[in-house]
Amino acid sequence: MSDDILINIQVTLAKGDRNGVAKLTKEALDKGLSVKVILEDGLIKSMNAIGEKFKANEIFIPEVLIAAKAMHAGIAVLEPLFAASGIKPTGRVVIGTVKGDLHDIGKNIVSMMLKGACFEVVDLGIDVPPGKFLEIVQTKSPDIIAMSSLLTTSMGAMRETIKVLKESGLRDKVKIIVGGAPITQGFADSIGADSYAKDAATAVDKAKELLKKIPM
Ligand code: B12
Repeated sequence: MSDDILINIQVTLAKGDRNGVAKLTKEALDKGLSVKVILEDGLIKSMNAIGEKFKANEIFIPEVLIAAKAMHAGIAVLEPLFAASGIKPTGRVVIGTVKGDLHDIGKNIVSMMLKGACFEVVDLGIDVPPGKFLEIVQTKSPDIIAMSSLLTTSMGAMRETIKVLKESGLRDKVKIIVGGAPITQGFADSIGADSYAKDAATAVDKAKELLKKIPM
């Protein structure tokens, strides 16, 4: 039964039916499925399949975009459940997709999971230039900067951002975590980031570990 609704979510997302995905996501919640299961076995699973088809040239950018919007409609239903909690924020994270990169689905999931773990999240959106990250470190004093990149051509913007922070003398004021499909632990080490996570769930664990390393 629960498998039926998850498959329905996958199929509806692949068709790009935003209203349908939102409705089915609500239905799945009403049926008692957990946010994690709906997210991972419904929405993300379908989006990954879309990615594979895109890679194989079976579908093209417009279809991917339409599916991505349907994915956002599902995430919008789940988000308040992650965020709903009166508990004091664990720490403040500033997150953004780096300059030159417009991909935001993974970044939004990381953001949502962090909110769910009681982090206060400031989301700078997509195509965020190094100067914007710098400005926000100066004005918001976050504990952690989280940078996302999905393109090999935008990975360099992560290095550039860390360089700009170093040059401004602010690098040691903030912990930095990076992620996104082309990012590896080796790359994270090579640019001087403090942490890397391969997925949103691991990102939360790593962010918590980083907080422990911040002197009180
Ligand atoms: C959706 C998509 C798009 C959509 C984006 C819509 C949107 N609002 O995001 C659109 C159609 C706009 C698009 C455009 C392009 N895309 Co595109 N796109 C994808 C696709 C199919 C899926 C990405 C996705 O959302 N995955 C699902 C999410 C959940 O996974 P994720 O992003 O990896 O995130 C997870 C982890 O990586 C991690 N994570 C992510 N961010 C962060 C951050 C931190 C701090 C941490 C800790 C973890 C973390 O946690 C997330 C959740 O678990 C991928 C293929 C793929 N399989 O990845 C190609 C892909 C990324 N795109 C690609 C390309 C080439 C492009 C274009 C250049 C195409 C073109 N010719 O115009 C443009 C670039 C536009 C730009 N300047 O950014 C290539 C990149 C190749 C490369 N290595 O550089 C890919 C890999 C496809 C391919 N195989 O060719 N794309």
